[in-house]
Amino acid sequence: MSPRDSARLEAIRSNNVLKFVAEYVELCNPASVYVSASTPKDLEFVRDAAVADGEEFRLSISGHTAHFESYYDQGRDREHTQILVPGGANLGPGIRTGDRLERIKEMRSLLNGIMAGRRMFVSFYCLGPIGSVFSIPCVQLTDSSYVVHSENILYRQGYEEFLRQGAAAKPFKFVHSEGELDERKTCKNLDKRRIYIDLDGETVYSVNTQYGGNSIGLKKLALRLAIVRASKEGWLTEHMLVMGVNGPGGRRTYFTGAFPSMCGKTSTAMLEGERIVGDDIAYLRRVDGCVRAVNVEKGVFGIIQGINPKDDSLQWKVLHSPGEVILSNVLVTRDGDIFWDGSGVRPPPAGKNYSGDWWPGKKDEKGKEIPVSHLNARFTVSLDLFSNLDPVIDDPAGVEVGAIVYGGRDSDTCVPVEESLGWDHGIVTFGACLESETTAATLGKEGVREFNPMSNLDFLSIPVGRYVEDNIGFGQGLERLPKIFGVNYFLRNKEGKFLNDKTDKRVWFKWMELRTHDDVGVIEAPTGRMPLYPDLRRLFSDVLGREYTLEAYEEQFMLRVAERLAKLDRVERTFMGMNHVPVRLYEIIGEQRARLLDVRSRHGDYVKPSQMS
Ligand code: SPV
Ligand code: MN
Repeated sequence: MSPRDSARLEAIRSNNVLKFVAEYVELCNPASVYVSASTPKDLEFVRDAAVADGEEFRLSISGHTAHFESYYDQGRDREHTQILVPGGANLGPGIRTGDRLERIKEMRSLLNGIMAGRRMFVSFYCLGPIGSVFSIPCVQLTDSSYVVHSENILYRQGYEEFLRQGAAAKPFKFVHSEGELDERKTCKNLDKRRIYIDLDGETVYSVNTQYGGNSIGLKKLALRLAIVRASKEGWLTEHMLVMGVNGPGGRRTYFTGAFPSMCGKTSTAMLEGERIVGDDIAYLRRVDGCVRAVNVEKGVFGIIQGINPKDDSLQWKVLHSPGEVILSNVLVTRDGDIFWDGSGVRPPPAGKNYSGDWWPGKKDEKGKEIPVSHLNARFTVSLDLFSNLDPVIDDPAGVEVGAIVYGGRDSDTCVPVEESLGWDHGIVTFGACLESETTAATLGKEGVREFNPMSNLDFLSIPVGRYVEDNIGFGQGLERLPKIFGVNYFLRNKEGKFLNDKTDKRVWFKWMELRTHDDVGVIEAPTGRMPLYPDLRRLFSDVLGREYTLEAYEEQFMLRVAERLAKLDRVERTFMGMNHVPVRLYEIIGEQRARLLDVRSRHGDYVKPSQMS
C-alpha cells in the first residue's frame, strides 16, 4: 500500500475499518491496494482501470463500456447464497442459512491468497442521502474494477461521510473477489461461487462470481444486512421503487412499489409523465406521524431486454447518448455497436455476447438456442442522466409516502389494480400473499409460480413471519397512513392472451393517485376496492388517448373467485409451515375467504364488477 493510500485509510480514524482492511489485505494477499477517497480522480482511475484490466471494453458511443459474465453466471445464485447464523439456525422456509463459524472458515480458505498478483480496491459509499437519519455508510473491498465502477455509478460516494463519522461509524462491510478469470475475463471457478451474509459481523463475502446481484455489495447483499438492522430499529428495508405521480392541480404524490425482479419495477419507476426517485431499494421510516422513504441508491442496474424506442423512450435515449453506461451481456459488434433482444432492431450476423462469439441460431451445449443478449442482460447508469429524475432524491428527509403498491407476475388470479381495505389488509393480502412466476433474474426454471412476500423473499434475513409482523406493526398509530394497492400487469385470458397493454399502468397509477386523495369512488369487492368504469374510461382517454371499452373493463376486473380462494389456501398453507407468523395474518385471510365464499354463493366463480356494486 502506498503512503498516500495508507494515509487515506488512517484519516478515517476508525479501528473497525482499519482492522477490516488489514485483515483482508493479509488474507487475500493482493499485489497492490488502491484506497479511494471518492475524488473525481479516483472515479476516473477506476473507469480507466476497468478498461486496462480487460474487465470492460469501450463501445462506439463515448463513455459506454461493455462487460461480460460467464455463461453460467447470469443471475442471482440462490443456492449458494446463505445467511450465516450461529449453528446454522433455521430461519424458516425460503431462507437458506449456514453455520456461521463453519462458513466463515470455508470462506477464509477460498479467499486465502485469491488476489495474488492483482489489485484490491477499497472504496467508501453511503446508502441513502448524505447526512440523513436513513443513511448507512459502507466499505467495499474487491479485486474487480467492474464492481467498483458499477458501485461508483450506482451509489453515493462515502469517504467524506466516513471522515465525518470517524470511530462512531457503524458501516456495512463487503469483501468480494471474482477469483481466477479465463481469457474472456469471466469467472473460472463457478463451482466455488459462494455468497455469505454474516449478520453478526454485518459483513458480506462474495467469491468466484461477477454477476451484479451476487457481486455488487451495496445492492442485494446490503439489502440482507439492512433488513436485520431495520427489524431491530423499527423501520423497513424494502425491494421497492420510489416515484412521484403527478396529480391534478400540480399535486405530486409519492409512491413506493414492490415487484419481483423482471416484473415491471423499473419501467413503472420510469413511467412517462411521472418522476423517478429510485427503481430498486427503499428504506422506510416513521417520521412525525407519517411514512417517509428514500432511495438508497443513485443509479439503475436495469434490464435491457425489451427496451424499445416506443415504450421506453427515456431509457432508449440514455442508451444512445454519450455518458457513463456499462452494458452487461449484450451483443457487441466489431465496431463497438450493441444489440439486445426485443429492441425492434435486427441483430447483425455476428458479434460477441455472453456466450463468446455469437451468430444467429448458435446453440449451447444443451442444444438451447442462444439469444442475441441474455434475458437478464443489464445496463448500469446513474439516475443523473435521466430527465425525469426528481431532485428530491438527495433530500435527507426523504419523501412522504402517500401509497404503497405490490405487484407480481400473475397470469390468472388478481385484477390489474385494486385498493386494500386498510393497512393490515393491504400488507397481508397484497404484500405478504404476493406470488409471482419465476424469471431469468435468478438461476433456475422460469415461469413457476412462487410465494414471494413483498417481493423480498430472496433477500430476507429474518423469519418471514417476523418480517410480516414488522410490516403490520409499522402502520399502527400513524396519523397519515399510506394507502396500499395491488397491481397485476400480467393478467391473461383463458387463451393465454395478455389482457393489458404495457402502457396501461400509466392509467392505474393516475387512478391510484386520485384514490390516495379520495378523489374518485370505488366498487367494494370482497378482495378490495376496484375502479369504476367511467373513471377508467376518462383516464384512458386523457392519459393514453385511447378508448377503453366496457367489455375490456369487465374482462379485466372480473373477480376470479375460484383462483382467489385457491391462492388464499396456498399461501395460508405456506405460512402454516412457518414460525413467528402473526395471528393477524390468519384473521385477515379468514375474513377474506368468508367474503369470497359469500359472493360465490350468490354469483358463482366469476363475478362481474357490476354484480358487486
Ligand atoms: C433484481 O434482480 O431484483 C435486481 C438485479 O434488481 S440484482 O442485482 O440481481 O438483484
Ligand atoms: Mn431488484
